[in-house]
Amino acid sequence: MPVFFILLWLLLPDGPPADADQDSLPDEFEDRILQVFRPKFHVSRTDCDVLPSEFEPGAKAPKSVARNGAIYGQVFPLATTGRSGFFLEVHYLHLWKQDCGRAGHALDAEHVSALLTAPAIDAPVHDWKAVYWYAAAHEDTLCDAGNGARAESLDAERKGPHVWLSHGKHASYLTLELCKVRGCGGDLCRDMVLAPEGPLINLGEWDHLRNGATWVRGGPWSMKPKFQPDFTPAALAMFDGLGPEGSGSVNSSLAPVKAVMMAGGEAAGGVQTAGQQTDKALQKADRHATSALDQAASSTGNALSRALRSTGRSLKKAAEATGLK
Ligand SMILES: [Ca+2]
Ligand SMILES: [Ca+2]
Repeated sequence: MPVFFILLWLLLPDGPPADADQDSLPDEFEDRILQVFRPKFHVSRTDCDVLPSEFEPGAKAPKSVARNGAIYGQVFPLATTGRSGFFLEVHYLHLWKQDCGRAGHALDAEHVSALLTAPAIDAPVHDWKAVYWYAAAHEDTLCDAGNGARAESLDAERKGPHVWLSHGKHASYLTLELCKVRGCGGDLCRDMVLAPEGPLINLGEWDHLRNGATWVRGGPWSMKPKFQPDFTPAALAMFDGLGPEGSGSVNSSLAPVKAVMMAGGEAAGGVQTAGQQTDKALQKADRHATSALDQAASSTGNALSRALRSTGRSLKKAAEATGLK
């Protein structure tokens, strides 16, 4: 536990501040951080699922009790190397009862995250500021359109950014324009309105959940990866490559292999024009393609150009493997 919190503990008559999720950050501190940096979400007025859901606390499986715009949060310390200062990673999850897009399905977990920094890990809330924001879109599929930006380019260093959630699919975008051009053309941001602020609920950490969030472990969705860091060393290297002005407020998704995917516009366009594939098929294709791309991305020198060529070959094989061509 950081020195400040230990000293605070010694001074407090009631013992140490509560840390229910056992990540060294006091509950109250985490909850205030979540409030300060909460994004402003825009949703489609005609979205079939209306708003993100609140789920029944203590349940073994996710059961929506209200579609009220609830946002679930997570805050944890992030260890980094070669950087001065201290860091937190903050997640905001918008969880839906229904994905109503192509190949729709029950339960839909999407999220936005931020990297925060301060001079000390026990710095007060007002000393923390956001460095980068990331918005997930079709994560872990060939249509991965994860987008990131420097916080200052979004005017979101001391507060949350505006985020647009695509109609029916709920992919997250840091600009409205991105929603129109990314995600294999399947995303629409139409009739967008600012969502009402529902409850903001801290999930805690995977092994020590808070607020009765046991339901995240049940159901058909895969929630555990959502609790893992987005700002890995590889991802941070990509974010660092953003221009100082945060030009376009966008970069490709987090993993280097996915960056290659997005850079391979010709290959991705080929998949798009194949046209009738489902998200499930794309996920299968992604698994086929990842191995070759991993190898390409781990190389040095002109790895990118070689990886792009590899991408085309891999996508062709993947498409054949999934019957897309
Ligand atoms: Ca904690
Ligand atoms: Ca936490």
